[in-house]
Parts: sequence; C-alpha cells; structure tokens
Amino acid sequence: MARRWRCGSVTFTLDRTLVMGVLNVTPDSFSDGGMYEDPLDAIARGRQMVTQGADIVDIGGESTRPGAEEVPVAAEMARARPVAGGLARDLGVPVSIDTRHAEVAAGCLAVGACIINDVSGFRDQAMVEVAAASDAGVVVMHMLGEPRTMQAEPRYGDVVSEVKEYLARQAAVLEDAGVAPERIAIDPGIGFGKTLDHNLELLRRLPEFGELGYPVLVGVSRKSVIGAILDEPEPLRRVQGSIAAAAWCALNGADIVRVHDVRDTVNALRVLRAIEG
Ligand code: HH2
Repeated sequence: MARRWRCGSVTFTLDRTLVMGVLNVTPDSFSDGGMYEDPLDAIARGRQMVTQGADIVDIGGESTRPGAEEVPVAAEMARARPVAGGLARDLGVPVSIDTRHAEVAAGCLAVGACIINDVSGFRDQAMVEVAAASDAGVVVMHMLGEPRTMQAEPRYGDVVSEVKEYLARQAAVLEDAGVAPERIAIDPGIGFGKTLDHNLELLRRLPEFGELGYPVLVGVSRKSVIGAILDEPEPLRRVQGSIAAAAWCALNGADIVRVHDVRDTVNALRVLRAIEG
C-alpha cells in the first residue's frame, strides 16, 4: 500500500520527498529573523515559496534556536496567526504552524492551518488535546530539554535508539488520544540538544527512523551542524551545504525536508529524481 500523510483535507502520497518551506515571522530566528516581521512581507514570501515548488509552508512565531527564551503566547499568536490566516485562504498547499503552544496551534488551525509542527514533541497534554480535536497532520520532533539549555552538554547512550524511543512513545500518546496514525510524522530534531557527532550519527542512520512506520521529516537547513562542517559562522552562507544535506536525507528515507532555500532544494531533488528514474 502507498504510504501517505494526511493533513486535514490534503493527503500526501509519499512517492517523492516533499519540501516544507520555512517562514519565520520572528525578530530573532537564527537565519531569517527580522526578514518577515511585516505580515504582508511574510505572506508574499509564503506565496513565493509555493511558486518555487514548496509542498508545505511552515510558519514559526517563536525562535527555538539554542539559548532562545520562551516567547509569551500572545506575542507568538500575534505574529503567526495573521500570516497563517492570510496564506491558508488560497495558497494551494497546506500551511503548517511551528509552535510548542496549544493556544497558538489552535488559533492557527482555526484560520486554516492544517499541520501542527511541535518541536517539543507533544509533551504538553494541552497540545495533544488540540491535535486530537482536529484533523490536522502533526509533526512529532525530538528535543532534549528546552531551547534555553538544550546545548549544555547533551548526552546519550545510543542517540539513534534514544531518539527513536522518544518518538515512538510520543506518537503512541497521540494515537491513544485519537490521532489517526496516518496523520503523524516524526522528526529526529537535528540541532535540538545534540552535539555535532550526535547530529551526524542521526543523519548517517536516518533510514532507521523509517522502521517506526511514520513519515520522516528532517530539518538541517542552514543549521550549526552545516556551519561546523564548513567552518562558516554565517547561516546565509550555508546554502550549498544545506542542499547537500537535504539530498542525503532524500536518498536515505526522508519523506519531507524542512528548508529555507526552497528553489535550490527543489531543483536539487528534481535532479535526484531524474537520475533515480
Ligand atoms: N528546526 C527549527 C524549527 N522548527 N521543526 C521541525 N519539525 N524540525 C526542525 O528541524 C526544526 C523545526 C529551527 O530552525 P529555524 O526555524 O530556521 O530557526 P528558529 O528556531 O531560530 O526560528
């Protein structure tokens, strides 16, 4: 049977790697902070990503970069909801809300978003309830601890087994609450409470995440793992490295890649597909 991911009224057939475009409407995201604070600019960028081939647009109103402080829910809502609503009306592809907060998720679903992307992996029961009460797709991501402190000496026995166990457990919590399995995607959370070696091992052993039976999403775009390999402190100069990483993910079982550079990534994946035949 074909593998699928159901997000509200849209069902993706996972016969190629999908591209989720990142749209951060924050002042402080690590690579695009401050670029799309004006909702009209954000909406224009969202539409542009779709013309460039994005399959999903993921809106974030809170930076979760290492060291980031939690943003008040009202502020996050004020940033994200107008953009979610403005885009969801006629974008032609699903709008995803990247949030750890149940109120923000519910507010954005109410205006048409149909994916909840939770970097804290649905640890909050209120978030599980919002998911269960909706028909949205969900992304369960692994993060060790929380953004403010997650990079303080992260430790694992076997990072892949531990991240997999966490994802399986959180997916089971969602299923028990009534979220249909075909709505759930999982994400190892590159850069969220992991050293460079942990991140590389997760990427190297990416196919193992497919064993859990859910679509696999990966976000490596412009992250410090790329910066560390290339000795490049400026996120905007990590584009080629990010595309190499996205191609690796696509060849190793990622169903969705979450990226800032939509056009370049879409083109790279088109070439891979042509070669694969
Ligand atoms: N990474 C970031 C944010 N959300 N969601 C998923 N599912 N997977 C990821 O890897 C992921 C994510 C961090 O990147 P970005 O949104 O560009 O930065 P910031 O958190 O500073 O806004």
